[in-house]
Amino acid sequence: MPAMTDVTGITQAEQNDQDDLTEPGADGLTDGHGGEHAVAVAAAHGVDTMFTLSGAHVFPMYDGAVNAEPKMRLLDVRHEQTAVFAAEALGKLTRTPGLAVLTAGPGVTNGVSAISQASFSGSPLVVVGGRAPANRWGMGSLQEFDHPAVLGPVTKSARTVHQVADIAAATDEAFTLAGSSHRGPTFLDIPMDELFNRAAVERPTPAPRRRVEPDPEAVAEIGALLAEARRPVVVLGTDVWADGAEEAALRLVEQAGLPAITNGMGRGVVPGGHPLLMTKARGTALGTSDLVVVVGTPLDFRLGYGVFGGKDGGPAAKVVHIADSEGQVSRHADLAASASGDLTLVLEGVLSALEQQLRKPDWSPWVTQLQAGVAAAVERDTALLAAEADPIHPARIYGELLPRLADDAVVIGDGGDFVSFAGKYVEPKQPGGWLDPGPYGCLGAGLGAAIAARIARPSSQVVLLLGDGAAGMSLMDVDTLVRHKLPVVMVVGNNSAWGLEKGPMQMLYGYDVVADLAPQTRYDEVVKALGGGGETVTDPRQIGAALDRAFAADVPYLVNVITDVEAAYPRNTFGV
Ligand SMILES: Cc1ncc(C[n+]2csc(CCOP(=O)(O)OP(=O)(O)O)c2C)c(N)n1
Ligand SMILES: [Mg+2]
Repeated sequence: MPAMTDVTGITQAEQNDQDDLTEPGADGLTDGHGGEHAVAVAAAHGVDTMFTLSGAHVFPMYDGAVNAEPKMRLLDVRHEQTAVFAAEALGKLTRTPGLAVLTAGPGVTNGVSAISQASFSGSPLVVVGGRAPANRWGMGSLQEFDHPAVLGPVTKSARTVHQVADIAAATDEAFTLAGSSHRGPTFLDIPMDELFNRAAVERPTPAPRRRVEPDPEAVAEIGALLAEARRPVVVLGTDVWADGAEEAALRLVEQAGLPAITNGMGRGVVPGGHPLLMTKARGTALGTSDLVVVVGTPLDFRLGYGVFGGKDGGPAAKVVHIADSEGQVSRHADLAASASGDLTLVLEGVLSALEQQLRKPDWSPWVTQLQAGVAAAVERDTALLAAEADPIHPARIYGELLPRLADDAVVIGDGGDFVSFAGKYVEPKQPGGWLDPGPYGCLGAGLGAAIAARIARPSSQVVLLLGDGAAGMSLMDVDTLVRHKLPVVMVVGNNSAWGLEKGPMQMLYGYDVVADLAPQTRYDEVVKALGGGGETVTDPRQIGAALDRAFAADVPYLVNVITDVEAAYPRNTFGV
């Protein structure tokens, strides 16, 4: 490739001569081109897969993956947003930062929504971008774009690595930062000439994880507040899982007898069906509690901005916020107490502070009341889950899916109302098996998340729940699932509409526009055309058998369920 040789100044013969120098020399330095250094450091941080879509600016990253020992898997997708969504989801599932490599300019900008989602969700993610060559900067070479200026606001750090000799250290920093509390995406771009260049450098070894000790007084205060409370509730969110505190959280709940609600990746920390899991009685729990302790999730619109209690004119609840890092503790909520640090240490500390209190709280009447609320909700749900309605009520899909889900299933939601129903009905039995878009709410994450889930959990069921609108944003990446032999089960709740927008627009204006999709589109045929399998279901009694065929298939399989557009999710907030 003559143009490439022009840019880098390295001939192929020179590269070949140097390619066997991959071990550190006596001086501790390892020779390699920029891509080899970046890949070696990523691998040292636990990365075994690079998500990407081809572009010459990042060829050395591929060469680094191919020549690595062992090779790094190259997972090439059909749209850069899928690469980033996949890397983000892999980071969430494995709790090791995922890696996406995007070519310069449009490759990077196509990834911006997914990077923003990772930022909002605190997902560990490293994105390496190509960049127009430094030796032509300002002259108008192809895709010459200064990415960090765009990525800065949605990353923990976004920087250009200007010298090949700095790539290893910069990559190491990017991974350490992405993986430390509060987790999130980091970005670096590398000018093409420097990425192709070679240098002998010291490749850093990843630093051990730092556990930040919480302030013992703050922890003791939370224990005292709990001991005084009569109707406490703990809310467990995504960072409980991300910070590895799921066992400490369950211990606190069980040993204290504390009613719990879960959200995001906190789902499953208290397993579905557990007597202290009160998510189904959430309205009563949060509305009549006198102390809500929120752990590992922001006090945002999903939690009424941190205002609890007050139901039926009752008193407001005291609020405690526990976060994985100081910057995450709410600034807007009126807090009775707060603590930050390693969440296992905080939760263990709160439990022992509670145990040291002289007054032992008796929460059993409150627990019994909430359990009755859960039982009533389960009873109410039963009818809808078994609905015989024609057209199909979306809840019936969950009625068929739930008994078929194994405890270790990974369930992914990408859509509007259809996924809200999933949130209501699916209660995971284990943590780390639920992926939703989080507070950024970006449609289109589904296929990337499914790719990641299949890689992270090779022997688990992977179920991707798609609204028909959301499906249109990433379905072409079924091609990626097929090429890489990654069978997953996709279920489309096909109401021929952007349902979550159609209902509210009707409510506000009495009419709706731009909310309808073509009726009964055959998304299953799209998947078949791409090499997978699928079928359309219009009879509620056929859903179960279709799901069985989907789980038995050894290719990606889409069950396209035609649902009732009138069966909107009963919501009382638009998220603002
Ligand atoms: C990238 C993006 N664009 C637009 C929206 C706004 N939005 C939120 S939900 C929704 C409708 C989703 O429709 P569908 O996936 O078919 O699910 P349904 O609500 O019909 O079940 C839209 C358009 C969004 N959240 N993300
Ligand atoms: Mg829809």
